[in-house]
Amino acid sequence: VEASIPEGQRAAWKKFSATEFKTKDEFESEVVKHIETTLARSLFNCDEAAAYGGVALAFRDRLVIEWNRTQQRQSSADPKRVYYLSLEFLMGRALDNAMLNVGMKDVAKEGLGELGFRMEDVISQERDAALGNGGLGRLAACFLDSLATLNYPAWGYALRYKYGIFKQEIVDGYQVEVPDYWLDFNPWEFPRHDVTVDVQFYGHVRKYMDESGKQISVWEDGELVTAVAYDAPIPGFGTRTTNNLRLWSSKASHGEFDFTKFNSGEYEASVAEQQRAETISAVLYPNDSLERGKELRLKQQYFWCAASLFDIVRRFKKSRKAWKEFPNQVAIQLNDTHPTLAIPELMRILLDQEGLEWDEAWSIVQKTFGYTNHTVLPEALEKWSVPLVQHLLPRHLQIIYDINLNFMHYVERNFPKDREMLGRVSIIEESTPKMVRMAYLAVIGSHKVNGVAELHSDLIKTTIFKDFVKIYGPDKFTNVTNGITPRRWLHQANPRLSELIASKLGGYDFLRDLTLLHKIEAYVDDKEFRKEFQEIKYANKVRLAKYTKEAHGISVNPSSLFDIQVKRIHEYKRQQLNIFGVIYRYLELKDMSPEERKKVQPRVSFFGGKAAPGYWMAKTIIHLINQVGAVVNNDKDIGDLLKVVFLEDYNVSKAEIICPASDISEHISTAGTEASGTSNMKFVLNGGLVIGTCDGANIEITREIGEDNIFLFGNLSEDVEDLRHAHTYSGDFAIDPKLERVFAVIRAGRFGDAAQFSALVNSIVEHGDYYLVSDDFASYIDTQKLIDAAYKDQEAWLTKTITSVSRMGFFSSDRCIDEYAEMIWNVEPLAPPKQNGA
Ligand code: OAK
Repeated sequence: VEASIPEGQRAAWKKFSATEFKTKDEFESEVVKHIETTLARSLFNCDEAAAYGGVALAFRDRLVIEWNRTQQRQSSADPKRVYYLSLEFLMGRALDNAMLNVGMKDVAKEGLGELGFRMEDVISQERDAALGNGGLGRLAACFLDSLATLNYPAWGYALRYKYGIFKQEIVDGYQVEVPDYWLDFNPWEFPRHDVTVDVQFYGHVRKYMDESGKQISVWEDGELVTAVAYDAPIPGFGTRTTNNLRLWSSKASHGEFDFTKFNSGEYEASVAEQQRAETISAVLYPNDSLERGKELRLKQQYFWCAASLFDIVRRFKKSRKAWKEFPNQVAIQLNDTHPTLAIPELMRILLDQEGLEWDEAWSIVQKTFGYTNHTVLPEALEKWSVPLVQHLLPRHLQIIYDINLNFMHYVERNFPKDREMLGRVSIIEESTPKMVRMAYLAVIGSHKVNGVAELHSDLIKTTIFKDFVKIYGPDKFTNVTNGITPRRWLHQANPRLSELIASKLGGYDFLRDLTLLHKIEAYVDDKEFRKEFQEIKYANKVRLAKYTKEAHGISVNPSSLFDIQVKRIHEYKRQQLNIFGVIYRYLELKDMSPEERKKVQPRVSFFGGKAAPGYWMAKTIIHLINQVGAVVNNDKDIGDLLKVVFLEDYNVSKAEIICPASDISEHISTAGTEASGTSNMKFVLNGGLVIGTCDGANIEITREIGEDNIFLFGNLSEDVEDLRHAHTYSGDFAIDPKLERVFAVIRAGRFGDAAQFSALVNSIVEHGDYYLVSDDFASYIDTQKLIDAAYKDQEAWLTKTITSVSRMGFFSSDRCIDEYAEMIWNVEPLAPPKQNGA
C-alpha cells in the first residue's frame, strides 16, 4: 500500500523534516536528549553504557536520514539491484564505522569530553554483531561496506539470530561455550512489523489439469511461520548512500498465541507453537566449513530464502515490468550453497504462482543467480537427504527433480559416450538415503560460478566442478579474489597509520582508492616516515600487550617479535603445526646455555580462535596451546624469550586490536585447502609480515608485494595428493625427526596428561597425517629461523613492511565489488546527487 502524504500537507512536512546535527553543541544536545528521553536516564544515572546509547542514537538519527533518502532515490530510479544472500554477516561494532562515514567523529569526541566521557571507552561499550563464524561472514560484511561506498543499489539478506556465534571462555585450558544474547540493546536495528512474509513448511502437493490442459501444482496443508523484517542501515564511506541489511525473524503465524487453544484452557500448548516458530531464527549454527545435515538448519535456509525472494519479487512487481525483465532488474548472489534453495523457490514462484512456462522460468532463474564457492573441503559441501527435503519442502523436491531431469537430458545429448558422467554430475546422489547435492544445484542454476582466490578458482575447475567445466565450458567459471574494507581494517583499526599515510598522500582518498597506497613507497627511505611508521607499530604492540595483561594476566614485552595466528581452529589451518613449532622452540631454548640464550630473538606466540562445539580435535588443539602456555610462561629459564598466549573469544572487535600489532602472522594451511584467507590481507596492510604456505590469497599477496617480503614454506598443492597417498600406501612413511622429538615430550607428560593429546598425535603418526604436518615441519622450523634472523635487522625489516603496505592496494573489497558488478551482476552505481559540502 502506498502511503504518501498528499500534496497539500507536504509543505508542513518539509518544514519539520528531521535535520542533522552539525556542531559540537548540537551533537551534545542530541546526546543528552536521547539519554534523558529515549533511554530515560539522568545526569545522576549515566554510565558509559548509557553514554554509548546516547551517542549511538545521535549518529543513528543522521544515518537514518540518509538511509531514507537512499531508499527513496532507489525506489524512484528503480535501477538493477544486487541482493547478497548470506546466512552470515559478521559485522562487529557499528558506532565507530557510523562516525567515520557520517564524518563527525572529531566533533563527537570533543563533545563527549565536555559531557565527561572518553570516546574509546564509549565505543568499546558496544557488543559485536557476531552473526557469523569466520571468513565467509566477515567477507559478506566487508562487501556490504564496499557496495554502499561505491553507491551500488544493494541489499543484504540474512536471519536475525537471537544468539550469534557463542562467546568463548577458557576454563582450565578448555574451551567453554557461552550463549551470545546480543539484542538487549541494539540501536542499529529497525523492526518492520508491517513487512512480513508467511513461509510454508511440510504439507503435500496436489496436481490437477486446468481447463486449458495445463498441469497445475498446489502445495497445501502445510504449516505457516511468519518472517518479520528487521532492517539495519549500511552507510558508505565518503558518500551519502546508505544501503539496507534486512534480517528476518521468525514468529508464529497466528500471533502471540493460539487463542482457540488458550480459551479452551490449553495454555502451554498455546505458546508451544510460538516457541517452535521462534526456534527457526534463534541461533547461528557454530560450524565453520562443516555441514551436519540438521533439519532445523534446512528450515532456517528455506525460511530465509522464501522470505527474501518474496520481498525481492514484491519489489520487482511494483515496477510492473514484464517477467523477462526480471534478470535486468535483479542480481542475486549466493554466498556459498547455504541459499541454494532460492533457485527452486524462484522456480516455484514463477511456475506455480505466476503461471510461467518451464523454459521461460528457467531462463530467468539462470540469468538471475550467481554462486560463490568458498571451500573445496568435502566435509563442507552441503548435501540434504531426499526424504528430509521431501518431508519439509515437497514441492521444491519435485522442482529439483525436474531441474535434474532436464539437466540429465542435456548431458546425455552432449556426452553420449561418457556413460559415467550422468551419475557423477546428477544433483541427486544415488546413496542410501539419496542426497541432494546443493553445490551442483547452485552451479546448474547460476550463470556464473566464482572462487575467491586464483588458486582456489583453478582448483574448483579441476576438482569438485571438473565435469561442469566440460558441460558448460570454462567461461561459466571465474575468479574474484577476496578483499577487505580499508575503512575498518586500516582507518578504524589503525588510526595513526591511516593518518601517517594521509599526511603523505595529502588526504584520505586512499580509503576510497586503495591503489593510491603505492605512493608511499616513495617514502621507504624517508627517515622521519620510517621512524613514525616504526613507532606506530610499537604503540600497537603496546596496546595488545596491555590488553593481554588485563584480559589474561600475562605480561609480554612489546619489544619481542609478535607472532600471531588468529582464525577459526581447524586441522586444515594447522594451529597444531604452529604449537608443535613452539614446543620445538622451547626445547631448543632449554638445551641452550645462558650465554647462547642471550643471542636469541625473544618472541610471543599469540593464538586465538573458536572451535566448533562438536569438533573434538580442534578443542584438543586449544587445550594443548593453553597447556604449553602454562609450562612455558612459568619457566624461569625462559623468561621473556618465549611466551605463549591464547587470546580468549577472538572476534571482530578484538581483531581490530590484534591485526595492527603483529610482526609476523601465520597463514599456514595445507596447500590447496584455504580458499583465500582474508586476515592475511589485514595483517600485511597493517605493517606485519606473513609466514605462509603457497595457498589461497597468500599466492597473490606474494605476487603483489614481492617474494622478498613474505616467508613462504612447505609443499605445494599439486604434490599434496601424492604425499597423502604415500603416507598410506608406501609403507615407509617416517615422521620428521624434529617433530618426533616434540611428540616424545608430549608423550612424556610434559604438558599434562599425555592421554589427552594422543588422538592429536596419532592423527599424524598413525592415521596418515592428512594435513601434512610432518611433511612441512622441517621447512616450517627453518623458515621461523629465517624470520628470527631477519627480525634482528630492524632496518631491513622495516623496509619490507613499508614496501608491503604500499603494495596492498589490490586487496580492497572495493576492487572485488567492482569485479562482481562488471563480470557477474551487470549493475551500475546510483550516485547520490551532489550536495553543497558533500
Ligand atoms: C564457511 C562455511 C561453509 C563453507 C565455507 C565457509 C568459509 O568460511 N569459507 C572461508 O571463506 C573465506 C571468504 O571467502 C575464505 O577467505 C576462507 O579461505 C574460507 O575458508
